Amino acid sequence: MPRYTPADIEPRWQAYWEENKTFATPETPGSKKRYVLDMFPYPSGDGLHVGHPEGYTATDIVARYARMRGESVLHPMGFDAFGLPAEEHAIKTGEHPRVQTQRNIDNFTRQLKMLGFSYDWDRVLATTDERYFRWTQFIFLVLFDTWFDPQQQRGRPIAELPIPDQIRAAGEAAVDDYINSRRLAYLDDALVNWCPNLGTVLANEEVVDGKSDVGSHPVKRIPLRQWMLRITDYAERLLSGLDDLDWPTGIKKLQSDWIGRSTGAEVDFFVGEAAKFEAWKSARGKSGFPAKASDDALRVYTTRPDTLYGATYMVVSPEHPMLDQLTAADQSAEVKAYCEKASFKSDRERTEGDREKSGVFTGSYAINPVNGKPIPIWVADYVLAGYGTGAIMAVPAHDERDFEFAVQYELPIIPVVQPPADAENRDDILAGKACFAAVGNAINSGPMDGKDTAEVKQQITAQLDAEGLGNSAVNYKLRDWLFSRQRFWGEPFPILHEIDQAGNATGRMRGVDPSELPVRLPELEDFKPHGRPEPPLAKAGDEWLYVTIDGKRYRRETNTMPQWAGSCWYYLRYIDPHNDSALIDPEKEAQWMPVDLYVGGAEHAVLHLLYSRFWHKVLYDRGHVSTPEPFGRLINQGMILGEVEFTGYFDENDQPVSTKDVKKSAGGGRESKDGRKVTLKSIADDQVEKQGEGFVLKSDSSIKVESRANKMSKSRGNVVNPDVVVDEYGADALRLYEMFMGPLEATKPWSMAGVGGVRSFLDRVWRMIVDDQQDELVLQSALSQGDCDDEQNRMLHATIKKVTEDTDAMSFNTAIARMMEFTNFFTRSQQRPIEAMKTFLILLSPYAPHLCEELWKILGQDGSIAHQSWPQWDEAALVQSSIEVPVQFNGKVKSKIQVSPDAKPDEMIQAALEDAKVQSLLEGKNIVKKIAVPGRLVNLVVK
Ligand code: ANZ
Repeated sequence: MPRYTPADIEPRWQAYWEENKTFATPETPGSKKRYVLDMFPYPSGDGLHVGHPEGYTATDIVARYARMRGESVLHPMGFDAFGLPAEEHAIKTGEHPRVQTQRNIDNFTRQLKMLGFSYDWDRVLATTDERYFRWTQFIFLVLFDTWFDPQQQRGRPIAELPIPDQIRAAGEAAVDDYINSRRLAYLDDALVNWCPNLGTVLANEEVVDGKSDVGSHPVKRIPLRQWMLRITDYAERLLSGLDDLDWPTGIKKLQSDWIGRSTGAEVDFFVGEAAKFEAWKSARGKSGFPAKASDDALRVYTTRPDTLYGATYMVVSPEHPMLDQLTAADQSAEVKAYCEKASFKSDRERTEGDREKSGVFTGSYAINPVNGKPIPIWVADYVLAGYGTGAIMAVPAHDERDFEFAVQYELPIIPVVQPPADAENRDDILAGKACFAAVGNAINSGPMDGKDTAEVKQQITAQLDAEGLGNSAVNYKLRDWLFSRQRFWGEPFPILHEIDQAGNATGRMRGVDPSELPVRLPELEDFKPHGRPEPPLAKAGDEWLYVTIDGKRYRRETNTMPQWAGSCWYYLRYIDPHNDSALIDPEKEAQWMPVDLYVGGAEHAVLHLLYSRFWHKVLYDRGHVSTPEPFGRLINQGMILGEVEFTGYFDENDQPVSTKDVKKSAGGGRESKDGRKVTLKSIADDQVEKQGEGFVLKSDSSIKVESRANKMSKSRGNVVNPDVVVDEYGADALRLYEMFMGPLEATKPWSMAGVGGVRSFLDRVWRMIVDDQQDELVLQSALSQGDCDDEQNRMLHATIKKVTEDTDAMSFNTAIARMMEFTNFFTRSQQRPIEAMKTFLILLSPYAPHLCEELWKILGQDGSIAHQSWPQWDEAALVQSSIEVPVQFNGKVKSKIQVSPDAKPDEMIQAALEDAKVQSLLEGKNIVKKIAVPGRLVNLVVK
């Protein structure tokens, strides 16, 4: 027993905490609350990864520390449990996804408890719980019931939507359509990945390079009626809201780039007969610029209206609604074939800079509004349907993409912005042989010549506005959120589609009454896709699928929500997890929100954080929450890489080959300079030794090897399983190691030897208090009831100060380093005051809670150490009253004296001269010079 045995100690304390509800959240928070949140995990079949406990330990330390500081802490955990893998497993085995999901949740729960995290387990939730997703569905109904008022810049109840008179006059169906077109949740045709061979719609992550991940079949993008969420209405608020958040600047930048605000103009280009252009233009002068583009004009969005005189052709996206109208009969076959091909490409493939441009002439022309010149209209996939207006004016002289395209198809290139005199390829630019994307003075632009870009932009936009041909416009890269999935294992939509006697959809729909929620998933016999581009829920039985209300028949929506849905609001539910009458009690919400600290991986920088901010803002507008933003402070933990691996070159006979002797072979691959084929192999680290800055083979030190740390992945076989680490070293060692590896935000390689090192520290802490040479549990004889001496007191208080400040700053590695120093110091002391030991255990307890609980008890203390108050340091104790400095004669140390640490040179020399040893040595000698370096030494030059 006297040895430190985590396998015995840790489960015992975990059971104690659970039984005593040590970490229960206070029902009402006191004067200071702290909501400490982890990004909840997806419970995969692989169990926890060592990357998970990194963030979880960090928040656990903060939560335990805050409790000891007297704060009210909410520190919950849950599971993001819908998702593809469980569904794929169900398709393969026929086992319900619920069964596999529950198994994985159980395993995750076991592992999280094994690590001693101080979660309030009474609040645990899974997004797949009916009592949870009932409220996810409720929030969807809130989105369905909300429209965004652009004047007030906020979401309002759909009942308050003003209906224009002409719509009202057109009848009930028109009003209905109008309302549906304004909801934050609306139906639209969106492109899905349809794989005819597999007979199923695929999620983006199931498509790799345009082929299905399984079986590598072609994937076609086809339009399907889908739910969209109007996140774009909130673009401005999502952008400006970032200002007040204590988030890493990198993440804020990613979010603002994703929102992608740009300013420019919308411009209409006449597409009728050239002879009718003037008449059209003057009519526009009277009517003004219409809110929606008319059939006789092609509307573009441009950030450079100043380059209008240089627009030499136009491009519409393959999906542009006017494409049919614009395509001349003799071009029709070619245009069709082109669009069909484009439908197989993702937006990313279409816009990647290094891809060759392609396109087809439609056969029609548009008139450039500033000079009346006709320019050809092309269709090309580098223009995307979903951005701006889905059509552009191409200015090849000043836009790289247009330039490349114009060169390829020999379209005219007219420079309209003059490059500066010292521009590198100025002559080429002016000759239309190079592209110039920057700003300058206008040329070839009629009345605008000589003016600078900003001025031309402003004047051309004003002129277009006056003539009814254009308008200034703001655009966002952000797209509306495609919110439906053709999947089984997700939240069903609480929406009913009306059907007529014949069973056909009338186009009208209604939300399920909130009192009828949740809409449960139907029981399915098997989960295999049914071969149509339709969601699997369409396979449900009629009793699930059809509903009659007030004599009207409805068919349920059969899409399900994406995995993002459940993670959009889970942080709210933790505050009031058992509430069956509201998604959250407003009083509790006001007490706990916002989240004070949110820790998770940087991979969620954009989508999860943007989506949940969006939902939060809608809930805020509709009065369900009281704060405009959900997460005050955000921290991203760094990635943990695999162990550093060594690699070197070996020939066919497994003989090592020096890097110097390796070259690229003509047939690809590598070979030695004398022609042997060589391969790069990994080398076990016991075959390697350090030489200088690098590493060499032990067997042949002339051969250098390379070392690198790679991402942990199954295929590399370098994944570290926390179960194995806990088994060998204990949970406290794993926790402490993950915090000691380096700064929380840094990327760091795993090292089992490092875990061993931290474990030795914990062993030392144990031995500082327990005499492990005995058979019985006996305290170290050095422990004393007495007080610390001055030096011990200084060490103790300096440690309290450093650990407090570092824990506050989440600089856990430096706090641990300090506690190691403390332990080294006190294990050397013959007298170890128990009070100092107790204080130290409190400091260490958020980091290594099991060990500290055990030693606390061994020192005879009652209850959990988690309930102790955090110690205060005494500034006075930190001041050192005297320090020892050497006294030298001609540079050789002859004696040592005690002086105050801030003694002046004169005082130091005085003290040296008063020292008995110095006085006796000085006999018969003359002092030539006296030198004192404050805090360091005294040197006497003697003869
Ligand atoms: C003419 C022009 C001239 C443009 C010039 C740029 C430079 P950002 O800044 O990212 O918002 N564009 C507009 N809609 C597009 C679409 N659907 N697909 C692809 N490209 C599109 O980009 C706005 C610019 O991207 C617009 O300004 C337009 O090209 C192009 F010297 O218009 B520009």
